[in-house]
Amino acid sequence: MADPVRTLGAAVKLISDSGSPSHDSSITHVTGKSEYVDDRPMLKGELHCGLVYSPHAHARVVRLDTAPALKIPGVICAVTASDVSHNVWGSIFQDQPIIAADETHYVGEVVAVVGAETKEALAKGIAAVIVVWEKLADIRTISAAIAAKSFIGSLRTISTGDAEGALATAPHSVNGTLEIGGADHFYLESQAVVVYPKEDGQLEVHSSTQHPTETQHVVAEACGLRFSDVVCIAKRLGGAFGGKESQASPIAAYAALIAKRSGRPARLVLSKDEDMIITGKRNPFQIEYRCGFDANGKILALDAMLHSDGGAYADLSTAIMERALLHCDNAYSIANMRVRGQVCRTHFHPHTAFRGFGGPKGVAMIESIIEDIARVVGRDALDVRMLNCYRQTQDITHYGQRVENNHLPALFASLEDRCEYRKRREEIRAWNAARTRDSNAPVRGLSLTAVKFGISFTTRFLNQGNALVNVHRDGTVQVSTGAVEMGQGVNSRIASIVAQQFGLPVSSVRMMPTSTEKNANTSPTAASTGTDINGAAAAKACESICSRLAALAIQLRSIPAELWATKTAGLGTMPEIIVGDGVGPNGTDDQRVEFAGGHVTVTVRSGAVFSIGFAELVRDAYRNRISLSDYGYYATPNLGFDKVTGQGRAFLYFTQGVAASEVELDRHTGEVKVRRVNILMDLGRPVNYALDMGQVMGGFVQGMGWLTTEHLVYDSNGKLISHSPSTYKIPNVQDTPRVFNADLIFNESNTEAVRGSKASGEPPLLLSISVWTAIRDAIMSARANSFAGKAQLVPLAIPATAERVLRGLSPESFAIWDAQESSGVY
Ligand code: MTE
Ligand code: QUE
Ligand code: MOS
Repeated sequence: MADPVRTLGAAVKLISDSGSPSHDSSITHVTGKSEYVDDRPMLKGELHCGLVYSPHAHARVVRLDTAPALKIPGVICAVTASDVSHNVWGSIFQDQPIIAADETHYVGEVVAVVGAETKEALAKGIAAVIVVWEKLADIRTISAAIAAKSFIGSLRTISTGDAEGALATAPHSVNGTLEIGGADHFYLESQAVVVYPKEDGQLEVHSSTQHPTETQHVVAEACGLRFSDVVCIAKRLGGAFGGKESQASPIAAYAALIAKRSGRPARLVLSKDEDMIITGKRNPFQIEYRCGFDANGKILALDAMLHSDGGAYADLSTAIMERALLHCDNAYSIANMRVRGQVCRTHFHPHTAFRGFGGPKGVAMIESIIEDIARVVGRDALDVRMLNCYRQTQDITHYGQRVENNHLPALFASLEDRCEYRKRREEIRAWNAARTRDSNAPVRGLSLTAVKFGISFTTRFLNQGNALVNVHRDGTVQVSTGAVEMGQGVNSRIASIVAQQFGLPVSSVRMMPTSTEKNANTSPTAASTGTDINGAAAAKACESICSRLAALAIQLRSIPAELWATKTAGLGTMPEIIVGDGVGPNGTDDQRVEFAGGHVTVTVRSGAVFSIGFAELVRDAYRNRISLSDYGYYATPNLGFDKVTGQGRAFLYFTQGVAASEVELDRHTGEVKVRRVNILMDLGRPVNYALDMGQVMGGFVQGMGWLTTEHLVYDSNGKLISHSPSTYKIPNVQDTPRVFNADLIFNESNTEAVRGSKASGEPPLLLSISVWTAIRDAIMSARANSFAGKAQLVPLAIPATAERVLRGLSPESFAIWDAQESSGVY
């Protein structure tokens, strides 16, 4: 009998790039003309702002005196907590002061902001501020927080079936602890803002923020203004990755407070070091799990307790934990499951959103468990994965959502063939076996993992967006939405969607800077939903305009051209056209209207055709007093996740993919080389193939950094000491996979998101987990001999730094070195 999964794999067709339009800023980026916040010219009288922050993890502010700073020539003003109108903010829980008053809870917590005319004066002013600190006891590990019951939010549980009962009866089980470190966003543009005071107390804020609406609100509240007195503009960001979703807002408030106090424009741009020290990272996690399975490796039960380090304030950590809990199943159907999550409060910078949110932590856990199971039952991990994979037809997740339109089985089967998984597995086995006695030989590993990433904010009210579309009389279009362009290409995608609606070339569509003046009450550009939400809203605005233009085109068809409004110069000889109801963007049943090739074409049922240039039609529409602008609103339908029960439809759909990674480890240094990566994803019908490929490969490599080399090191005061590229190792071009192939499958069946596309922003990052599982595979293979054939599971923390890899490979050497170090004898 034909293996149904294999047949699925063979049936998979790939998409090829049919000439994607380039990123709308590609030319200005490479010519250096793209304007970022700090590229705005300094205005007359503009002040530079700087921050005075705590050097201690937890401290009392015994004395704070800014007066000496104000004596320095060029220093204009300083603000402290008492100058903040409403000194509390927070995206989910309002628990964080904008400027701390008498106690600070992390290194980098701001106690004063100074404004000065020059950077030199500013540096002197900051140094002159007197702060007397009294150090207090601090909590700097998850374990210490658990012991002290120092928590943020409450314990969350999501469960299905009877995990406890099934664990008790399962023939086999594994348990373990997984330590997962944080990661810095390492955007190239640090947090930045310029604030211009406008007449009558209004403020215009140019911020590098993913969430202009929240920035507008936080600035207004900090300054004691009404929301309508603040406009926040975010033209483009030099990378964000989640790091500017919540944390750009207090930064903007600092400059706004100085602008308000001084009446002058104020600019705050953090240095890389300051930015890394002050701002929060990906939440570190500590996960304890027990998993029961049968002799084939079929998972019978999973029980996991996830603790995360939230840092000093709530920020987005509880929503991040929720997403982690919702991704502990990943691609696998687990009948009995209980996952619990608790955010811990520690004395670190408040941790925050980072590409994938909580997803990567849940997925890392289950993918590593699968590798454990494979070792225990003596099967290949890919077989265990395919055995447990959600079936193509409609399995249900632990939170009660049906996995519809599921391509995972086909993706697994297809990538298995495409990357020659079986053949290479055998080659790697032979390679390692031939070198067991050669302590100089590198060790190799291979792993193929999956991603099933839920698309939608799990907080329902965030799933809405709006867009403003203005058609101008030369037939060009300006589009404004709540989406923030941070490099991912959301603007180019929306431009493509709008261009297609009007049948215009993309070059006719301009994306305008994101501004709360045009698009209010927007959600952050996050959760990979930027295009889905804002693109859909823009498409709806276009549809309204197209309906009116279609109605006009139908009317013009039956009016002699010399009587069209554009031909009579408004002299009054043309009939008054009243555009009626019943005409959609595609015309009527009798008269089909098509917007294509820069023309609007009416095809009558009889076969007669009438065509008019888009710009000409638009000009006539204006003369006929037909509105050429519209506003579209979109709310994601069919969401029904109940946070209290942990059950329901959390996501509109899933973005799915698989990746196979092959690594080679140096036995002497622990250095990891990624020899080959094959990715296969389902991105529906991409709006822009090239941009999606950029997201796939970029996200994968960014994830590799988190999983391998990016190690955050804090000193005994809780201060980050790896705060620059020289001490914090992000991937460089040499670290990218030597062979790096990514393909997208052809899938016309996604009907949920705009134009049949699927979100690509975050999901590919989770595929890099295959690099980590491949490293672990290599380590366990290298040590298989020392276990005399018995399956021994070697834990491997994230990031799997060279040192950790070396520890994994030769724990004996490390035992000696560690003993020497602790005894002081070298
Ligand atoms: N790509 C680039 N170049 N720069 C970024 O900052 N952020 C990522 C992802 N890709 C990011 C990026 C994150 S965290 C998210 S949520 C999505 O883009 C947001 O954009 P989208 O919803 O338009 O995909
Ligand atoms: C994914 C996300 C976010 C999320 C949930 C996700 C996110 C975000 C929030 C959120 C939740 C509650 C709030 C709020 C924001 O939830 O980015 O202001 O009150 O900001 O599944 O990316
Ligand atoms: Mo992305 S972490 O949702 O900003």
